Amino acid sequence: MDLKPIFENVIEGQADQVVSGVRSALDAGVDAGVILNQALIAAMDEVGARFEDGDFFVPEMLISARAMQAGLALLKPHLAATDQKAAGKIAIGTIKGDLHDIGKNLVAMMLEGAGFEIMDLGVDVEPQSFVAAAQEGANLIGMSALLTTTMNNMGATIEALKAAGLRDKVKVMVGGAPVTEEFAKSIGADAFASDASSATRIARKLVS
Ligand code: B1M
Repeated sequence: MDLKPIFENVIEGQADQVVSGVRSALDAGVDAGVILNQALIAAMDEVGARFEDGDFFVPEMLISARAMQAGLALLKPHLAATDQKAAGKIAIGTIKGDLHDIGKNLVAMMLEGAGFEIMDLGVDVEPQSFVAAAQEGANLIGMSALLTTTMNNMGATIEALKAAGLRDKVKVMVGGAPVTEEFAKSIGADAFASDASSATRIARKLVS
């Protein structure tokens, strides 16, 4: 089945068309992961490229993001089919100063499917809120960052965990478009994951 119309409708911000396109693709037996990667995520990459070129502005990005999320909601039960017991408790959020949440939501969705209990702290999360979540029993802290300008707040969160005497009690996983393995190491995170499915595999390893 041709996924191009879904791709185009995300770019054009046509949420209703995205929903009907995703529904038809699922009905036609297209794998949810294929729809996610080849239509929804690919479209957001194109939106980012158009923004960089000055063809798209924040309102267009926002409308595309809403359309993508409408499609994602439909994919959720197919991506997150769980057959496992709680693997751990993860407090996940987008770091302070950053409002991007699609990738974070996707990672949370996949982790939920893998049996993790999710504490979703939302976006623009202060280091102290991650600390509070660790105090409330999270054994894994997951931080997402999409902006180079604020990604250092991941390091600030790790410092706050240290200051609260909690660093040895939790594992820290980081991810997001500008984050690299090297950056993760430099701030003292336990792991870096480049996408939602590797995040699930890595999170399982961290808490095993
Ligand atoms: Co923004 N934005 N944005 N934006 N936006 C980017 C990130 C940008 C790269 C666009 C560009 O220039 N090409 C650019 C950042 C440049 C930089 O920092 N170097 C940018 C900018 C500049 C901005 C503003 C500053 C624009 C402005 O106001 N002038 C502003 C900042 C606001 C703020 O946060 N304070 C802004 C605003 C927005 C919107 C609100 C309009 C909207 C977000 C809506 C929302 O999230 N609800 C938006 C969008 C949609 C984007 C792009 C187009 C798409 C992001 C996305 O959802 N991708 C983005 C361009 C791009 O990334 N191609 C862009 C799809 C998502 C599934 O991928 O989030 O990478 P991603 O997640 C992946 C992996 O990274 C990984 O797994 C996910 C699934 O595979 N992952 C993890 C993510 N988190 C993880 C955590 C883990 C593990 C893996 O462990 C815990």
